[in-house]
Amino acid sequence: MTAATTAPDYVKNKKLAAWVAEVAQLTQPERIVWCDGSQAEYDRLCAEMVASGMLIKLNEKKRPGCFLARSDPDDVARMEDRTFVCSKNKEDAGPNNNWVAPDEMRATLTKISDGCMRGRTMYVIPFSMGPLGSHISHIGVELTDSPYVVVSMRVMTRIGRAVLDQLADGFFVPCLHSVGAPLQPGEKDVVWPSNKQHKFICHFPDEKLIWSFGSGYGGNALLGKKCFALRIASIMAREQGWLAEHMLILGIQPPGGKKHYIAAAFPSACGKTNLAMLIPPKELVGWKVTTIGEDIAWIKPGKDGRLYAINPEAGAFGVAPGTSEFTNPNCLAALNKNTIFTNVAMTPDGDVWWEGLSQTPPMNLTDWQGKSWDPDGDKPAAHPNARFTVAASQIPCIDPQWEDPAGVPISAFMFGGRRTTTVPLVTEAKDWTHGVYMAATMASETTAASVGKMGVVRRDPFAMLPFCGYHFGDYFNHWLKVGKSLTKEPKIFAVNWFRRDEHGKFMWPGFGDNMRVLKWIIERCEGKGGAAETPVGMMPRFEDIELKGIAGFSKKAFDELTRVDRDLWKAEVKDHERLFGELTARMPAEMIEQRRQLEQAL
Ligand code: SAT
Ligand code: MN
Repeated sequence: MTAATTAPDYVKNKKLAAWVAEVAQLTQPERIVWCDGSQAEYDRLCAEMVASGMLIKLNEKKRPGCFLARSDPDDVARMEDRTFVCSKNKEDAGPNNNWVAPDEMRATLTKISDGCMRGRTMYVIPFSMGPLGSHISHIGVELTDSPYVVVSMRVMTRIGRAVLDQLADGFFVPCLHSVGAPLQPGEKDVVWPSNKQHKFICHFPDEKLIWSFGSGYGGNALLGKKCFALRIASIMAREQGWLAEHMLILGIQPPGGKKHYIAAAFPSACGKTNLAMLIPPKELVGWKVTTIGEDIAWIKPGKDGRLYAINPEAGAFGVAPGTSEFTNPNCLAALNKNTIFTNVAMTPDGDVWWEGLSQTPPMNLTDWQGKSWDPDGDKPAAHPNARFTVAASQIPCIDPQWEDPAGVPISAFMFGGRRTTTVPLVTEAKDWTHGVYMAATMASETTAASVGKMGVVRRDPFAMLPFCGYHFGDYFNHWLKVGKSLTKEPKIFAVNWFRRDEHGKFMWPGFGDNMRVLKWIIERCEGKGGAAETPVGMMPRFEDIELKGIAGFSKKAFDELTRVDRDLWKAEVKDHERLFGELTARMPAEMIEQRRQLEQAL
């Protein structure tokens, strides 16, 4: 039996009604549910998943309203090598994207999607990225055959009837998702359906269409996040004159002073969630930090010549391992209730655990695959990419302005990577163009968790390597153009929390102490902080940064941490040249000129 495909009469968007009918025709779901976004609907879907085994209800006393999901061991992360940008011209996707011609990809997806929702429910999820009605927000509609995706989307975005009302007959980004696991009549479902043979995460820039097949995990399936809010949105932003960025947004208020907002881009595994929820050290009396967002920022020029940012998301989908009372107490507090955990370990009394949560693991853990865990074995209890899905409103340090439809004004951009050597603690760009150069050439060392190989320096311009939906050369150009359109452009800074000494020890304490760097950045924005000029940009001197309270941190340590080693930097610039070579066809002349100037300064 297949579903009736007529949309409910409250659906005013003809294109949406037609698209849902067309997809149902192809995928043959047993029924179609138009999600209203209510708590009752969320509770009903969670109860159904508990019954099917897809969710485990956690201890109601210890973790009220919390659930655990265990994914298929082959479906545990976003898959960059299965991600495609299918622009008409290959050149437009750039060397930074996998490309297949749109007609060819469409044919492939159509073929494998024939009947792919048989025996399942197709959910229609209207969602808003950003506060409903904000001029910076945009609407998408995800069709999915995964109830886990529906409940996750309700946490991560704003969904339901109110979004349809807002949409009316307007533009939406169509997002089609299937786990690609049709059920034969009478066939028993598995706990985490997915498709072992085919996995595709595809973007069609010309139609602004997202089509994902075969995976039910994270960014492969929650299509509002990386697929829409970064890849498709970066394309829309270029067409429309704004920015869609892989950035957290922080509010910082000096004692008795005016609040500033900073947007900061870091690649994976650089502690972005920790920075977004930072608690200042006690020596910085009166400084307050609040969170607008921890992963993505949509930023638009305002009429006053400044940039204004919103967090397009409404929740956090963060990595659990490493989150603790020490690294991020704000985040940990957010996870006390109403959280969906995926691939963490479970205690005998129905609580959660992951590596780093406590020094000694509790006894008798069940690992992320549901097996009894051996504390002496070599396997982790939680998967290294285990996640929590939690509403932003539960973050204790959430900024009162986080849902302001006007956005918040950005005073500074910060770009950082994980670099053992070469890159100093903090550098201020001389101007916008120099800042764009810094961001374009940023890099990070791979960690064991991400690539399997430690310490390989990977260029990751703007922390957008896996997320920029078009040619990086065009993207740099767009940033230059936006800068020129502003009268009060934010200052740009590069940071590195991860430099090590000759014994391999981190030279900077990081975490809350990063506030000391943020303080200097705010002072620079206010035209107050002191700095010295170096070949790579402006840098604080020892006396310009508040270092009181960092045990044993000497002037010598500071000098080493901020030293510009000319030989290492010459090698660095050679690697910039290599990156530019790959992008050469569309590289802005200003960037090449910046590189020449840097080489000369060294
Ligand atoms: O899985 S997500 O894409 O949502 C998060 C990540 O991999 O960065
Ligand atoms: Mn991210």
